[in-house]
Amino acid sequence: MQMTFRWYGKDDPVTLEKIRQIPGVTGIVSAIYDVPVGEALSLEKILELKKEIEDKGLTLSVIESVPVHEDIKMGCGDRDRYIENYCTTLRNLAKAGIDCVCYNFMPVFDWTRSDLAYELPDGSNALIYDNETVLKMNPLSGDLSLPGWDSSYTKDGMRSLLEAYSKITEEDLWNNLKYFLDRVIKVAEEVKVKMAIHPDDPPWSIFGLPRIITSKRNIERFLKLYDSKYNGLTLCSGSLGADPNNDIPDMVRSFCGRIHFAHIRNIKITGERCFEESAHKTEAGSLDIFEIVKAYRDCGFDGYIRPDHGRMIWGETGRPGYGLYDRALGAVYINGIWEALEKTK
Ligand code: CS2
Ligand code: MN
Repeated sequence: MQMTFRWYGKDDPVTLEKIRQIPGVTGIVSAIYDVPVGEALSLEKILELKKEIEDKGLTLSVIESVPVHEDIKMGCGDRDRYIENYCTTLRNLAKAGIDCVCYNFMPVFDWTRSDLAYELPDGSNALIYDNETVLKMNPLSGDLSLPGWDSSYTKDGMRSLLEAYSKITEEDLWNNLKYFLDRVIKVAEEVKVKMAIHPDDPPWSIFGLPRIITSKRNIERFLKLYDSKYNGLTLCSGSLGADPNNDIPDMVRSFCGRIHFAHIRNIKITGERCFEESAHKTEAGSLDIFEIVKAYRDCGFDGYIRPDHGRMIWGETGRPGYGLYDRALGAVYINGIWEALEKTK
């Protein structure tokens, strides 16, 4: 496996110089942020990003994300053109030697939380999800925005998008996903780029929008939509783990050959559809991180791993979930478990 770390590009206060000092981290997960969703990434831009990272002695391992345009998810408008652009992106990534792409198929909103800086008893700040609060949130109010969301919509744009989605059922979303995979995975196979879908976070419907990458059964259905190694997964323990019915070590063992990218983080379930993002260590949350890492190791996992969100600790400020310190501790903790498993096998 290769231990990687997410980097948000030139403006990220967590610089490549800092990342390369984390013991055992050699790969970077990044994206190209100045190309509008739906347009193809040019080879030139990809090579520029790659060079910047390699100049610091690291490798560009995964692109997270190449976002999927809403027309593709809704199955309307210009979807064929956007799918064609997606294929062009995959071809260009392959030319640059990148072999893994993370994406998601969540309508409109990526990860969602009710508070970005909730103070935990030890004084650190974490992202939390409180069901009551989210049920009261109105995405049309215009004053609501989370770092994982696309902020390019105007209030009216958002209103018409949500209206259009109100006619889309879960089954429609499955059909639109299959339409996308049938066209994109063929190209992924050809150029040998592994596509790795990220599960929905949280793994249930929010704001009345359909969500489908939520459970073992649904992931089995997803993998069968296009049965190819190139139609794979980003298995995010913290996203799926928010539903206590999801047994993450079991999912790792069941889907291992199709998992190309592992997001490993812990969460503490505090009630029905309520959770706090905790430190990575097993005892800090509801997920057994040791068992999760052991499942990967037992399966001979040779893909990419990254610690996922971290808390804000030691007075750090910045992008919620993506500070340096707690994620670095997470990477080193996972590396420690991996080394111990390797040496005691
Ligand atoms: C990430 C997601 O920050 C996060 O929770 O795991 O935003 C992820 O990058 C996307 O869902 C992948 O497309
Ligand atoms: Mn994740």
